[in-house]
Amino acid sequence: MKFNTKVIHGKQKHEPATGAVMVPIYQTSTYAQASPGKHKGYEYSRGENPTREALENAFAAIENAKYGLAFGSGLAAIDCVIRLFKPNDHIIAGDDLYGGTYRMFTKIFSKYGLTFTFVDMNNPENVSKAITKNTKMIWLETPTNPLLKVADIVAITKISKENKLISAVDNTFATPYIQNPLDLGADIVMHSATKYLGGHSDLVMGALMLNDDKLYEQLKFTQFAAGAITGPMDSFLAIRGVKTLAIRMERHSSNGMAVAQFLESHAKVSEVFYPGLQSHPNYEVAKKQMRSFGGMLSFKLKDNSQAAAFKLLENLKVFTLAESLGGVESLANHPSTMTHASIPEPERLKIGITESLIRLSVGIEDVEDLLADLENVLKMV
Ligand code: P1T
Repeated sequence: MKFNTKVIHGKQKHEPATGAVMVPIYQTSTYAQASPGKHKGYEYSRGENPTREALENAFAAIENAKYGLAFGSGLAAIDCVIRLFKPNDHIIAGDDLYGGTYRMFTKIFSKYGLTFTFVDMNNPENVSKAITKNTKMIWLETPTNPLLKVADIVAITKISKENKLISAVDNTFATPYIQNPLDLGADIVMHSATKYLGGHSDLVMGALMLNDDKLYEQLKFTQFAAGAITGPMDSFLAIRGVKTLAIRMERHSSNGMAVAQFLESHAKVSEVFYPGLQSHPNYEVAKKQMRSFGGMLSFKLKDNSQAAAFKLLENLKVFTLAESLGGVESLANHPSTMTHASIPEPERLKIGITESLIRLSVGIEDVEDLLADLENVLKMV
């Protein structure tokens, strides 16, 4: 099955009792038993729910995975993965990560004795060099949030395998339309399904996809025992969202490229971060592993002041100033005071999250309207 078909039909069944084409919203917490332990495979909805099950199958299908798991948020999905480990275990992660992921690693799990090293994954050698006898996992986000750095998934998962580590890839920015990390050697794929998989800015959800039976048993157990599941209504919305993923991503990618090219040639802009631009330092790796380049990009203004960035953001008309990304509507964000404010300022500046850095989630509107909106605000700074 090819991707456009897979997002609609992959591992999906019509509802057997009525033939309903869309899976019903099984809005129930529990299931009747004929006698204690005698039931139809469903006991309690933290453990299993038919709507969530249909979603988890859809998630598995789009990442070419055997298994899918759905959680109450992207961070809940990451939390489930990190609970595989114990005190003194060491995890290597990229130095440019969603601020909430960095916060979870450094503020929550470091309290429980896990240790983290953050390296620039542009060079896979940096990963090799960071491995210690306690290293258990490599956590990869590519493209990264917010600087769109692209790490070589094949090279890094090869290092992971050679050292018997688990590799996990946060595929939120790219989506399975653009790249399938499991096919490139990763053990686990993670998504903030809040973003492109849901696609309509109307839910908060996380996903894990994987092939390994033993790892799945462990993660499924944590999902049930720690309990960070997603509900039936949100599961239904996400199934509906996934069905249009391919067609949405096509437009996100063409609009993303047009906006990136427009900004790159604009006199008020000093730098544009978009993996589809030949000027991007990881363009060759991006071309190798990504089928297109998506709707996420960041840029810096020549006037590198917070005031200039705020003026631009306050005057946008079609783009909405808001956290999050990946919905049909275009959003703009100021990483240093919004999504990445939890990263200490010296760390932020070291990796390049400066005061004028602006991140765009380019939606699927008519691109002329998006360019006109940007042209208008760039005149003001
Ligand atoms: O927000 P949540 O569904 O919990 O997902 C967390 C998360 C994980 N990974 C990446 C790459 C992300 O971008 C996010 C969430 N990001 C935003 C809310 C944001 O505006 O960047």
